[in-house]
Amino acid sequence: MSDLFIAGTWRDASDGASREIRCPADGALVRTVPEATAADAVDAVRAARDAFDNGPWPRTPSPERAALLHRLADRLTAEREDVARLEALDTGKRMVEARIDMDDIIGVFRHFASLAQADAGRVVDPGVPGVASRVVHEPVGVCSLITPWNFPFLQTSWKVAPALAAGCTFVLKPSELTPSTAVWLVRTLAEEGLPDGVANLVLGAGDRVGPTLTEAPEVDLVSFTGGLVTGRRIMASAAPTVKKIALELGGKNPNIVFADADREAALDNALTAAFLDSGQVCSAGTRLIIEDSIHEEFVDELVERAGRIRLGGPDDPDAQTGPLISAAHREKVEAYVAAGVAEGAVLRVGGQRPSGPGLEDGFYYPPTILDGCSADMSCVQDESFGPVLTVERFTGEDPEALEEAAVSIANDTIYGLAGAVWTRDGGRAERVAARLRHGTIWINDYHPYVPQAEWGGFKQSGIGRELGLAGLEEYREAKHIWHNTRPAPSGWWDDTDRSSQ
Ligand code: TXE
Repeated sequence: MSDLFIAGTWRDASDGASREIRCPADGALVRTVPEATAADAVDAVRAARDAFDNGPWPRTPSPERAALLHRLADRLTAEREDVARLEALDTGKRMVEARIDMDDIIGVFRHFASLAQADAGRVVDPGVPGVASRVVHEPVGVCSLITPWNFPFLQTSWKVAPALAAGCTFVLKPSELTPSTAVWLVRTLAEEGLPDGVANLVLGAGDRVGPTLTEAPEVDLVSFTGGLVTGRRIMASAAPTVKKIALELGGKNPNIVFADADREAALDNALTAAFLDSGQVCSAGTRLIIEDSIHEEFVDELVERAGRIRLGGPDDPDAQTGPLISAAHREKVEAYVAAGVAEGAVLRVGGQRPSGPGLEDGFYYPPTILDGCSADMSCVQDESFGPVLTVERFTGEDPEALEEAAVSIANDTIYGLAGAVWTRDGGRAERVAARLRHGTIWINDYHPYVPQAEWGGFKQSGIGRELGLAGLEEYREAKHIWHNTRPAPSGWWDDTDRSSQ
């Protein structure tokens, strides 16, 4: 139960408060964890500051930092099944998906291990004789890492791995709903020799511990993944001390299908795009934007297939997707669907809580399709973060007008995280991809990502990038060092007149 980790010590909340973690698939008790106080968060921030200013980690040679990341990846490989189960019980997701998450996480730690040593800075030619000039990278300092509940460990790995690779210290605050894999991660890092105070873990509700993590002057960077409203709040609270911030705030992601697309691949992937993990994916393809001429037939088939998607918990071998994370989240999704219908959307499938054996105690919601949508509807503009697909149509008098129509619908959102275009015309695919204002574009595919490529959003989907090379740069400061090997007076201060008097 002593699951807060501060300055190398496991402890309970300072006021003794705790929280029960229950599996969203059936309500079973998973574990009880401490609910940290603001005072605990202060202690954690101070521990991270002390470890950064006075501890060995920021000055540890990069090969040693890389080796620790590799050891963590080795441990996760060995304990993959157990850690996947922790994740599946906290989130309710299927074990098969949790295992895939573990494989992705192993790849993320190895990616940043390889980058830790890759870039020692660069020499600059200043054009001045006798001067050596170079740019070096240093860790940004103390980081507050705040993560959500949909891919708890994966999103944590996108922050913890580069923070450690860069030589930072941190306070990690996972979602209060899904803390288990964060506890495993911090415990394992300590067992693998990470110095005390480098990794600190604070569990609890955002409004209880969040303000300390985002306001404290000791914190240099806040990296947050979560909702837009919370992201705006965090940005404001980091402003008075001008912290660096990295935000990933979700999306309203277009999936454009032209009439010349590979029909079967586009259909199948439209389902995966929208309904994988019950739509609780920041890059979910929740807006189907389809050429008018194939709309009817395509959507009929989607509706038929979506109605056959099987729901179930972590160990249900027949399940294709799981529950929503909480009762409150299911109510939010229900309200979103009701608003769409009230605005004139046509409910084609889903929209009612499912019944059936095994589903009674979980927060299940079925794949739902709203047809006849347009950009002025809230269901097209707001993120439901549930298994809800809206359908918009486009048409055009000539090929150029057709592409223009698709692009303009797809970009008509305050978000800009991800999107896809389906067509057999390679030129059209490239033209459309170039004009989409989103951080990831798939052509004839949906959802794959690799740790080598940057991930993040245009517009209000966020600030900064995770993964790739930029995902490490977020955790580094660039420093220019100018070394004059022939020191001499600058010549600016001229005392000739006075000395001659
Ligand atoms: O997220 P929050 P919620 C979206 C999705 C969802 C909505 C709300 O649309 O319906 O956000 O979900 C911590 N200071 N996404 O309420 O609040 C919180 O404890 C500091 C998109 O669950 O953003 C948790 O650790 N931290 C998304 C984290 O923020 C605070 C993934 C995320 O919670 C805080 C999840 C505060 N004042 C939801 N308040 C994505 N981008 O993938 C809360 N937190």
